[in-house]
Amino acid sequence: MSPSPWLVSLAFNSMKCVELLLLLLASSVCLSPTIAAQQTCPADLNSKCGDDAPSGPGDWEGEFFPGIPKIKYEGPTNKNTLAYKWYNAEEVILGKKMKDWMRFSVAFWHTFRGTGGDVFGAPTKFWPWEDGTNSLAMAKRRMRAHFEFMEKLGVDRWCFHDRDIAPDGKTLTETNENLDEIVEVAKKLQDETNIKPLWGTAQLFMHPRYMHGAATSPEVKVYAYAAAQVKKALEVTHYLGGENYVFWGGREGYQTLLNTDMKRELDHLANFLQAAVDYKKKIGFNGTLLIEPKPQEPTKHQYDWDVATTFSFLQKYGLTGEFKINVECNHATLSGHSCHHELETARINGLLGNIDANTGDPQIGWDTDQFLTDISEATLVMSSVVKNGGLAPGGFNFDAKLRRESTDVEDLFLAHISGMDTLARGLRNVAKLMEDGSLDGLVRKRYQSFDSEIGATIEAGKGDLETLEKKVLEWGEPTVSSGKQELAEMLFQSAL
Ligand code: XUL
Ligand code: CO
Repeated sequence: MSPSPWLVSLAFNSMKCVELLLLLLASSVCLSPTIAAQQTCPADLNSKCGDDAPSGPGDWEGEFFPGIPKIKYEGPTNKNTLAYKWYNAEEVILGKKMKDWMRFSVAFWHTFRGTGGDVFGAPTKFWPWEDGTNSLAMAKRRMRAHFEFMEKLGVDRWCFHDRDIAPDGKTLTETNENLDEIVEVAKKLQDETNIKPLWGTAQLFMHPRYMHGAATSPEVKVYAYAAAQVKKALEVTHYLGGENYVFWGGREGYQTLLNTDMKRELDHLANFLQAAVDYKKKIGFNGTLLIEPKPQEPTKHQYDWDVATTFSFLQKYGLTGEFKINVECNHATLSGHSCHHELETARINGLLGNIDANTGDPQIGWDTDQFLTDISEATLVMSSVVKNGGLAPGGFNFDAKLRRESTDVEDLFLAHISGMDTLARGLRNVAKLMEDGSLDGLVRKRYQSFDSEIGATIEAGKGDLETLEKKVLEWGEPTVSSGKQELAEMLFQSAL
């Protein structure tokens, strides 16, 4: 019996709805003999994989990444591509170690379940450790590869969806048992390496049952199924020592308002989130609950459109104290904002909890989930993080994937090194800007007229219209100063 496509796929790539469908197709292709034949096992390790038999105990005793050294800081002038040039974990910048500012995390789904499949094409990545199955044995081996990867990279956090790490079963009970089995493997590896989840989450968008939404599905049994899934994912995240838990509502939205009762769906979503808050407290999970906004994709309209929309939703339903926001840069640009805008909106409202560090492509209109390598962008991102006093207990999750055409194992390392170095460089630039002080001075100067008696009255909320009218009559026409935008840009640039 051939497994259903959704049982075998599970490789979530943050794609468009249509891409996800193709991914499902591509994943079944992955099981076909032709593609399976392309799987490789490293000859030097003499390990069993591929057709033989998926791993048993003792399988893959050797290294998954032979030839890749532990990645170290070697400074900006070093030409070694498998080294950090800007990220020096222990170095203190602006009063904190770099590793404490950054709190980097590897996204399991992109790095270990990304296949390279896209709307028009089959998977391109055939990692040596993959045997073409979606078995439990494969899930265990993959988890071991993941931990070796993080150790070599020197990253001590990871993020996962429940369904990325363990295969679905035929029933919820069987699925939960599968998950438990893999979680035990992860726990053991965590204990050996001191690596922990930055956050966990439930995958509530891949399975066909969620086609109309999960918490916002019109089917009460689907709502209940999603609730059961979140219950388990919260337990597992708590058990693994996760510091946060994320809600990304990929299908919580609509394709057309003609068949949608938007008020009812939003009420359901709020009740769902409240139930998660209650359960979190019941099991003693102290991690932060995070909502990750995105305007659309896969739905035409996603309810958590952007930070401001999410904030007003939380306020309306009395949930503000219970949630923070996970800002994803590529989602920010999809909603027509800059990442910096979304970060600042979250920060000034006390909601900045985590960052999904990635970027889109200016010429492509969708969620390409690329590693962030733009130094100017990284400097803006880090300026919000520094103003926020850091992100802990949140951090930076690399919700980013290799390009379809990047197919070497080494590329997985290069991509993360580059993403980490870019943000580290951003932090160093913020330190330069702060030390110089000119840009902050320019901003302060723009508002200095409010540092007056009448300004203080207005800022205290006591500037009534009659008083202000009297002032205008006394002052006459105001003189307005230059905005100094080009100077601001010049000062910013000089730090890059
Ligand atoms: C989708 C996305 C997700 C969330 C977790 O665009 O970003 O990977 O981060 O579900
Ligand atoms: Co994300």
